[in-house]
Amino acid sequence: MSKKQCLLVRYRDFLPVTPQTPIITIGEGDTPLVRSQRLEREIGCGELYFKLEGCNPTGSFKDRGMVVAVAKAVETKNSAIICASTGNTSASAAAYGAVCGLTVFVVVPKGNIALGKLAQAIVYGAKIIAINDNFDKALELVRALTQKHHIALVNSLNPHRIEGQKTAAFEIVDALGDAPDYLFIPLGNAGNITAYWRGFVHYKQAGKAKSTPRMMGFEAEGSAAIVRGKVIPNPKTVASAIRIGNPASWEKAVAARDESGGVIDYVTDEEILSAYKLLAVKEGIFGEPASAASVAGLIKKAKSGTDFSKKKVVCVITGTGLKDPDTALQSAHTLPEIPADLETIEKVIAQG
Ligand code: AN7
Repeated sequence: MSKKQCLLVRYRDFLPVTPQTPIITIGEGDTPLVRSQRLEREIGCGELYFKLEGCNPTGSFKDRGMVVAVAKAVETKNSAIICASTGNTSASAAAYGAVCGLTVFVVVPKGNIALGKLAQAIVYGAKIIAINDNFDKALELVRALTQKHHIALVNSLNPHRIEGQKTAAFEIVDALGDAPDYLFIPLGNAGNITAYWRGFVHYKQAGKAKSTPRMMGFEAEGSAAIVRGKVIPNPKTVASAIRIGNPASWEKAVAARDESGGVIDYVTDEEILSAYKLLAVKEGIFGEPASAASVAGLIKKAKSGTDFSKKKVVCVITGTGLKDPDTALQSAHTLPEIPADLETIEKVIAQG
């Protein structure tokens, strides 16, 4: 078994890593790119792959950017970091802040982050500030706070976050030998689509890829600010991670779309939940609802006539489904209690 170098070392030539940057890691990056077993044929793709970002140490893609942002915060002598979050950023900031001994403040919309993410922030020891408002307001507040106080902002407005997150595009090219034809990705605050696009472009410029993919970003219908071309004051969707009405990297996402010949569209909650279940039952992949927006987007485009039959397609599965047990359990039937004897269980099995 080969032992890979950590992300900051492996891609140091493409990252803002200097001799003064502390090399930290808790095992981020190098996530699996798995070939679809069943949906590839059912949707009608030439080749379909899933990039499993839920396999990062805190269960989402945020760790790639956070390792860079936190290393740079330590390098510039910050002793505290802060972020606004729909959940995953706070879990990641809490973990990387913990390993570096920093004080971590996370500002989250009260009652509106998935249970697993809150559990992570608690156990990693972050100071949790739950506000009676949404993510967009939380981000506005942390931006104002970091202008007044010497606390490092680790949202994706921090350019180091984007730099780190672009490494996922590098890994896809390294695995496939070139860029895919299409990259489907959920879109919330629009940092990740910006990061992937930058990664694909940088790799092509460095001669490591011949092409770049069309960037296909999907917002949730109830928070589709970019698609509708206006800020959504009260964003709504079952996919709490992307319940964002005023994406911080709006213009950069639009540039990624236009420069790549891609699309930014939305998917409904119904389409998200349907893709969420399909991924699990057809592929054995349990992503969180927001993650399923990429697959829902692919299904939507295939149904409306885009021909993927000779195309290489990658869907980014941005976070693990274990983060959001509530959504998972909502679709469960009540479990009947069965007496613990062989005969009864045999009867149940016989019913299939
Ligand atoms: C699983 O954690 O914004 O478009 O505060 O957790 O880069 O925002 C999370 C976003 C997709 C959207 N999938 O990415 C946060 C946060 C998952 C996510 C997105 C998020 P961006």
